[in-house]
Amino acid sequence: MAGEKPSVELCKGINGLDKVVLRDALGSSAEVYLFGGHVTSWRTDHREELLFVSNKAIFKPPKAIRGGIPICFPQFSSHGNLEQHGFARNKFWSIDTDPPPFPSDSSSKTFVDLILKPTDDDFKIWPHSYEFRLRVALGLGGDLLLTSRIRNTNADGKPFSFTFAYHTYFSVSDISEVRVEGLETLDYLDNLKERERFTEQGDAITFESGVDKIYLSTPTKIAIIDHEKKRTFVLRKDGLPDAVVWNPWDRKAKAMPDFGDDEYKHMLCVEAAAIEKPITLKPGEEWKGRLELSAVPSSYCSGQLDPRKVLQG
Ligand code: TA6
Repeated sequence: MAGEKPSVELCKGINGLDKVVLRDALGSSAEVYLFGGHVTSWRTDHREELLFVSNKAIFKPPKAIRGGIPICFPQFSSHGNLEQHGFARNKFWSIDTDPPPFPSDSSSKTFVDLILKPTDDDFKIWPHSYEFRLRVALGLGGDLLLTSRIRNTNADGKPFSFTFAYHTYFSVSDISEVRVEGLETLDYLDNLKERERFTEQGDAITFESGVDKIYLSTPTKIAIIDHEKKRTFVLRKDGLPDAVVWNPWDRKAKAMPDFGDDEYKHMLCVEAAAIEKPITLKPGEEWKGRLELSAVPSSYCSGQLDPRKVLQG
């Protein structure tokens, strides 16, 4: 409710899993589960949910939650010999009570800091010591900000490399009414064609069938326009050169036990990522990957918002 005091509350979510609820003074909110460091809700100041979470999502560790913003680390998809999308989304994170100072440009007052560190068992899977700090914040106007800081803390002098994605599931009215702007004419790897490399055509991307593409070296801003809802999501990213666009469509939807047969019509994943060139950190080095999501209440056809202006602005 607008005019309430901003708050950060640790409470119990589905199946008693710990979650943190952020609320800002204008009524916007976000929820993040300690399991997976997983954002599962982002609402406007009118309480409208902006992220998609499947009605069949399973909140039972170690199974990753279907929807929201899973974090893919230290491996995106099957680009390596670890499990699909790495293990960060299947682990329990902790509240970071003593985070290192945050860059001064962070204006948000409503945030939570989480941390993930490897256990002895984890070394058997990925023999590296790291500290993964994640800040989830509500920014001005109810924007959602995720900042990851990953530090190599190996004592044996060894560097490590990883790939990464914020695997964001956006809630959309009707997938066939959605356009994505900002990826035109870019090269991409098509996961539906053995990752063969193609070049995207010149127009905005629309959806008539399943898509699973990794766009390479994209602009830092991408617009997702939902005509029916007269709303545009603006995705801004930093330290994440690539972007994945995914919709399973009908057949794959039926094959996923934690996803409803028709739910593909109401979601689209647009994922800020670092895939083509893995990130390598020497001991003591730190990488930062930032995602900023805004929901602008107007649509392309209303002429009020021309995504090209947004993307150039
Ligand atoms: O990001 C797209 C993708 O890699 C697709 O290939 C599809 O597998 C999707 O992620 C979901 O992966 P998940 O492991 O969550 O079922």
